[in-house]
Amino acid sequence: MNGAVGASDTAAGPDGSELDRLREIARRIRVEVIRSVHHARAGHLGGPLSAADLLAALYFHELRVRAEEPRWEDRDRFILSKGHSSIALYAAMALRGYFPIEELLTFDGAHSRLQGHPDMTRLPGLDMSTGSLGMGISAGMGMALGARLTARDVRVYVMLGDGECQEGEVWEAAMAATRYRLDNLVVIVDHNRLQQYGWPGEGPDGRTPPQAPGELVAKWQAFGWRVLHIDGHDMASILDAFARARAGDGRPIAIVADTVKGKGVPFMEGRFFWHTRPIKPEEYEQAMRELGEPVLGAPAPEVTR
Ligand SMILES: Cc1ncc(C[n+]2csc(CCOP(=O)(O)OP(=O)(O)O)c2C)c(N)n1
Repeated sequence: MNGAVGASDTAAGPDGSELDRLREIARRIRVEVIRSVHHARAGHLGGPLSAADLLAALYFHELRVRAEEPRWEDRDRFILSKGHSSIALYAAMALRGYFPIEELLTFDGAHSRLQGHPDMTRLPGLDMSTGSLGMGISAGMGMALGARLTARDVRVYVMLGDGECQEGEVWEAAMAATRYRLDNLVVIVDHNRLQQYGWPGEGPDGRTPPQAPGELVAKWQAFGWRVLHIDGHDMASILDAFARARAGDGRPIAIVADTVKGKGVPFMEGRFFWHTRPIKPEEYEQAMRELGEPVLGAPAPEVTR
């Protein structure tokens, strides 16, 4: 089985069938996230699930990339700065045809190309190794500047977590991007209002969100960025934001995408508890049912870790 899904062939705008196609890809990403984490008996869930719609839109509609030629020099760059959500990125890449979908079941194994956090020295198609929160945006800023200096028509997309935005390095890069007027740099904040544990408070699951409502929008604006605030699970809004981000005005672009941690699996939604956690067999079956996917085969074989 290859099972790869083609990128959109047409240059036409996002009509209803294109939106449905992308929604189905997002569902497939969620299915592969659950299957792979269950198989590995370890891995992050909440953050990968919140990012699935954004990744489907990126890899199947927005990014100019060639799965069959991952080192193509003029490709757009994508950096998953919230590298702990790697399994969602791997699922999107496998579905897009970068590698066989079966390889997802090697996730987090000792000899796998699909490490718990993205390792660009192992997997062609990754533009940056990430996992230490806060660093991906600096790398992306450098790539966007490099594209400018070499006169390449390359756009750079970086996905950050809202908890990650507590890292000082994020704002150092944000200042530099404004200084260099990098309107080929697009940050996407997966604004799910939960982080790993957080503190008790008034937000989802009784936790204090990393930022107060509206705070991140105001912060990116204050740093001189053009901010688009959207529903990160609404495919039409996601595509519209990417299209608007292409009209450069000299400012880097921040898409603050409101999302739900654990989206798509109701018993995981809005629960910090599911940030990272092994799935019990009965939970696996329930999650697959909720995603509308048949539960295939016996429990996972052992993995070399
Ligand atoms: C520098 C650094 N500190 C701590 C961690 C451990 N860590 C991994 S994920 C995470 C929470 C991230 O929250 P957020 O950015 O909101 O991601 P999401 O909720 O989307 O998973 C933390 C603290 C890390 N990977 N890097």
